[in-house]
Amino acid sequence: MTHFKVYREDRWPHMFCPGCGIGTTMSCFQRAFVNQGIDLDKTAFVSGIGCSSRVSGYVYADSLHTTHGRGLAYATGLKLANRDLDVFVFTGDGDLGAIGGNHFIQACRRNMDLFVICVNNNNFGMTGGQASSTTLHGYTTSTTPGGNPEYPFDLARLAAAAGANYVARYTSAHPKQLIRVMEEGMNRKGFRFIEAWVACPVYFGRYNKLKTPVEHLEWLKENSVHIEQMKADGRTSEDDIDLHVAGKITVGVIRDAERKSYIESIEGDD
Ligand SMILES: Cc1ncc(C[n+]2csc(CCOP(=O)(O)OP(=O)(O)O)c2C)c(N)n1
Ligand SMILES: [Mg+2]
Repeated sequence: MTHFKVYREDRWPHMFCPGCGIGTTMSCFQRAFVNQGIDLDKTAFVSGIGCSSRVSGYVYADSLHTTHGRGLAYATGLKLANRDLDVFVFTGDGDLGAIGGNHFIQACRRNMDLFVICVNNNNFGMTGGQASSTTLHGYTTSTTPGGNPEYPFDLARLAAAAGANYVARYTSAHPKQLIRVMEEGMNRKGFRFIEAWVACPVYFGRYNKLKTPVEHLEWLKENSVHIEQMKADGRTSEDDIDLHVAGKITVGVIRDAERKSYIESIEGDD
């Protein structure tokens, strides 16, 4: 295993709250990245705005901390300008699924050669816990004190339906599995999408009786169901994987396809 630092400890202390699952996601990413021996000098990191989008500022690599929701647009330009770069995007459910929603589906449709990690804490953490487009129906946030009347996007299913080559979802209560799918995604081409549901005890948790990190992690674990387990139980329809149909966080590899990536398409076969 190659040993090198992925994160800039000179930037510590970081700005995450106690018990925040962004740290777990960063740690999983570091392991996957180091295990795969990827060269930081041939890598760039991009993100929008949000707690999760701060990760790009903590890496020992060239990085762009861009405008809210626009990380994928910047990342697309960067990749097209320098195809030798591995471009990684750290984003949040608000950044990617709300203000950046259109960039998200278009980048998946193009099967753009990007590796995207969405830290889904079910709310706008940075701005004080407002409801996002992934906040679960009926759950409480600072802007839905009577319970969220809306239904959430299933971001992983959305990515798969829009055409992303590799899509997987786990939670910060599944670190080993997160590392595995991150490594698998690093070995695929096109749009790779890892959705990590994470504990956010300070904002999402506080409003939903999940005030401690342990309570929040237990909630994530108890409310997850593995796709392979569902298949073994005879729930084999594509729709069964949907968060709404399952009534659970469906975890596992949701799509693993070999559609030509954008770069492969423009470079042709010669
Ligand atoms: C154009 C614009 N609109 C609104 C904001 C305020 N804002 C900053 S972060 C954020 C939400 C971030 O949520 P998410 O992407 O889920 O990240 P988290 O903090 O939860 O990790 C918002 C609305 C902004 N910075 N720019
Ligand atoms: Mg969020």
